[in-house]
Amino acid sequence: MIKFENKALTDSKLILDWIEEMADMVNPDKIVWIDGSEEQTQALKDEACSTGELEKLNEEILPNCYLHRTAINDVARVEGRTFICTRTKEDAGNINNWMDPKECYEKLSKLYKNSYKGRTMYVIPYAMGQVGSDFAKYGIELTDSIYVVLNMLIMTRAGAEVAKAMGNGEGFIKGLHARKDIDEENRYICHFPEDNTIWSVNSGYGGNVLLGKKCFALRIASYLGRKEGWMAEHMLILGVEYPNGETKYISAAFPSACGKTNLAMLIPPKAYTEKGYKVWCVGDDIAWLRVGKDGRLWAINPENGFFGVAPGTNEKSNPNALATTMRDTIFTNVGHVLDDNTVWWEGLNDNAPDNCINWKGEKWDKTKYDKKDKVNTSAAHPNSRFTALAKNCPCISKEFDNPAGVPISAIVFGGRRAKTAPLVYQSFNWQHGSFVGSIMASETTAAAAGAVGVVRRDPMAMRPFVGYNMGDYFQHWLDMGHKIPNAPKIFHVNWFRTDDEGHFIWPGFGDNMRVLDWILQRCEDKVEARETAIGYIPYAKDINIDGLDISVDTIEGLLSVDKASWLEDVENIKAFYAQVGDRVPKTMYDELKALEERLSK
Ligand code: GTP
Ligand code: SPV
Ligand code: MN
Repeated sequence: MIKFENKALTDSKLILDWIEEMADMVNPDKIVWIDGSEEQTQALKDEACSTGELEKLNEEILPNCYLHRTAINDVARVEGRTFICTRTKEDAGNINNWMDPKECYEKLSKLYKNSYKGRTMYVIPYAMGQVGSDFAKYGIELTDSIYVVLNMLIMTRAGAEVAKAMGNGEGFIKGLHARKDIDEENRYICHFPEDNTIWSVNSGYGGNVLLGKKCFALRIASYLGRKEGWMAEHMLILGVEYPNGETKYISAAFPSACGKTNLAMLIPPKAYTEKGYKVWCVGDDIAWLRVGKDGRLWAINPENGFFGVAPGTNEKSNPNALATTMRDTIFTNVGHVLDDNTVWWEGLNDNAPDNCINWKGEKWDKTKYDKKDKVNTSAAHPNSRFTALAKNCPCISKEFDNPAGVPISAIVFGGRRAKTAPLVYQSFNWQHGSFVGSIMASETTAAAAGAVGVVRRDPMAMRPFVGYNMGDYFQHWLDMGHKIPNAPKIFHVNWFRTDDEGHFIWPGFGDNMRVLDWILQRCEDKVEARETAIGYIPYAKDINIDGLDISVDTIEGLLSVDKASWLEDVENIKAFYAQVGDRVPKTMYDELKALEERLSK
């Protein structure tokens, strides 16, 4: 019989047998159930501070906030070491790394063997979605990291209440995490969608180890969504409240570090706030979407907090995010300001601190900062993050906790493109919109290990997160269109077009409201648009530039479609579709051909 340090939070044989099996393999000194109580949470924080895993920050300025530094070789998701282990390779597809499940279990079992020796196993029962709701799904993460426990307590609904809601545990997602030696060569993030299982080893960084997030709520959930007729997407959810009090909801998929958190919490420009417009945040990273009884698409945010990019977050760009991080927050890999025991990151303000420890744990020399080598010269790592509670966000939507979710009027895709993609365009219909999502491209960012700034195709911002064959995922999007009588309209945006000197032309951030305004007007047939080869484009005069130091000509430029570069893109898309392989739906090829024909006219 398995022995716990505290009272087991379930009597489910399914769950207890699995914990015993995992414990037999990893061999912990102790096993502790995470109940979510304030006492236990505080005790864990104190313990982590005593070992140096966390540092307590200034209680007056940043109450209940902590700093953590990951290992230097462990600062981002590792897509090259992330695997989808379906029985057949075809079901994982060419875009995912694949390993035979049996082989993977064997390989990782060897790595896990006795890896908890001298350590404690924490058992975290957690929910994605509102506990007890139709939308909610449950998981248990086993981990040897207090940092993971404390992050999961922010990012998910976790603890005794969840264990109770799990009942006999049927269908729960089994997550095993071991920090082991943080050895890059033996780091694996493996998913077994056919077994509801996630195994992660040799990392301590967010997306690799907070198993409720990308591993469960996107990779496993996307697999379940296809089977069960719903969607799990890398999308923010926001509500635009009109002066008359009515609120319309938008979900938007941008690749990692391309502006979801910022858009989700935007504060509209004065031209809008003066009239009474407000924006409310429902979620900043993940949306689960289902068809409602009314035939509309309804979305929930399955998370409970934000794991947001720190650099660039400031009083001007995203005051709501900044306010959210002022309490109850864990900062990861930011600079540590010694004079007042606070934190600093590039883009927070112009007062780069003299007396600062960088993300590597070394004394930081601000005079050596070099834009071309940010990783080695910054105070904060470019992918440094804050883990903060959604309920601490000043603009959190009153629907955040609504188990039914919110009805979506518009779906927006977007990427980081210096050229080619215009500021905004609208697809012709759901099918074409799904195609527009499938051909998305974006410059890579620091959120994943590897080169930064390289354009790659990133369909629906889900390239790293689809838990099955990308071709089947395209088909699922097309199929969903037939199941949603009142489907959202689908758009594409790009905040990142640059001029010849490489400066962003569009001001972005709060001013993105001006584009959301056009999008919602289109949803209500309140504004005309120009039909082009790629979709409907705004007339420049219809983008509200009131209070903006930008000319209609500049807007015209931002909305221009350069056929030659689009035709180049078409060739690139053909190559990408070929790479995805023979499960790309014929419909997508038809759309591609039609696009090429329209561009060649
Ligand atoms: P993940 O959490 O990795 O999924 O990222 P995210 O999509 O939530 O990205 P986030 O909002 O954190 O933005 C990442 C970076 O993009 C930050 O450095 C922002 O300052 C920058 N950014 C966000 N919105 C805009 C914008 O409208 N214009 C410009 N130029 N930069 C932006
Ligand atoms: C992303 O990379 O898209 C993130 C951060 O949101 S992580 O949780 O690390 O995946
Ligand atoms: Mn993300």
